[in-house]
Amino acid sequence: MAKIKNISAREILNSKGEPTIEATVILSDGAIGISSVPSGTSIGKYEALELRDNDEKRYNGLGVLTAVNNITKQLFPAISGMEASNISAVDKKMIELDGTPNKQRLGANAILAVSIAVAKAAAKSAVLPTFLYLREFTKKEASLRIPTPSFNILNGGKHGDGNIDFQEFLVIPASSKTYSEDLMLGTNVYTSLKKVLQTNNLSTLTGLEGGFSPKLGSNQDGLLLIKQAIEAINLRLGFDIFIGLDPASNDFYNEGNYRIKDKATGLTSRELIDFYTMLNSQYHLLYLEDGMAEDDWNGWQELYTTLSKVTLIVGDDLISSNPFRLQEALQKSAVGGIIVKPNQIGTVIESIAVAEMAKQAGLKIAVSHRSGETTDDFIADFAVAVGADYVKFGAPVRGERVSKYNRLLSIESQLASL
Ligand code: 2PG
Ligand code: MG
Repeated sequence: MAKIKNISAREILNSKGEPTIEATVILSDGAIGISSVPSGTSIGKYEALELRDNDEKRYNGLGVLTAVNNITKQLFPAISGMEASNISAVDKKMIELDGTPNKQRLGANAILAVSIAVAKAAAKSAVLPTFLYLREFTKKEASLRIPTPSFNILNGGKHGDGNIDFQEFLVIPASSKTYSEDLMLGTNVYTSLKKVLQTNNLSTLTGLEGGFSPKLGSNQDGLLLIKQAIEAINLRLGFDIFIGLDPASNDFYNEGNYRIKDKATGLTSRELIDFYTMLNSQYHLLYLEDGMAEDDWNGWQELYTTLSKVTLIVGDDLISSNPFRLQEALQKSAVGGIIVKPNQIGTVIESIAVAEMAKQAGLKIAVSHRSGETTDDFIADFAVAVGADYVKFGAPVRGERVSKYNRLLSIESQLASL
């Protein structure tokens, strides 16, 4: 039995060059857990609050010294001496201490950094890999396996430097293969896309998640280039590999209108759904995340009714890993899948709970990174622990993205020897 003995925290940088938190938890038996937390760019309005200093003299106001201070001065005293293996009690204590529905007092970034570090330390203390340790906190209904990776190979919206509206163009290998094979397949398509872009004299500079970010005439052009990249290496679109999209449509929605480059005038929800339907018929859209804006419930219901038989309709900003939002989405039959991002809700135990709730309701689960990441690979373990169907860790490049893909390689070999 190991108790929480010390917690330290510091301000470090994430992959966007913006401050984030690193926390270190030390247990009475010497086990150590170190975590660092990610940060979104297209942040949904129902997410837990990421506490920033707003001191314009430091990092344009984005410093996290207040949150760091909250860890050492408030969270540590509250959970010091608690049994680390009881991660539910530790997380609950931090939630109560914060006392707000969206963790705005102490900051979801502060709370999550401690929550993850405690979970990692407890796993170490139990001499278990984190994925096996966390699995004990689930109903263990899904078999232990590596989720199917979805690779974000073209970055638009707020993630890109180009001019396309859709935020993420994903390629998703058919799930019949092993994870290592899927990783190679995704990487091959990424490399092939680079060549296709070069051939077309388009930029191969990348966006926040490592996907290419060229200037294109339309979103449809992006899909066409990916199709060419797939075919150029003799893969069959819709058979060996599929395309998915995260348009992050909040970012091109305004007062009932969706504005995209492909159309001269703004689209109603129905017109955008018709556009997605057309894209599906041409490009086999296996997966569509945040196809509609976070408050456009009627649009979501219509989208689900129209496309859910062929395309997985996934809620990210819509649900924000929040059980109340998930409940509403279920009541309204708005989604077939959910994105789970621990930093949208703020603790490990609540992230497990929302994934379990989704699974009970028959939804598919996609565990996702954020556009501002660190090299912390915790979410790879988390995804395996909750039996996620998919993971979304960006393009197979850049240290903060490949740390997760590589961690899954390690888990894959550990599973083979279980
Ligand atoms: C998303 C995420 C991650 P961000 O919308 O799914 O890809 O983006 O972290 O910027 O919210
Ligand atoms: Mg998203």
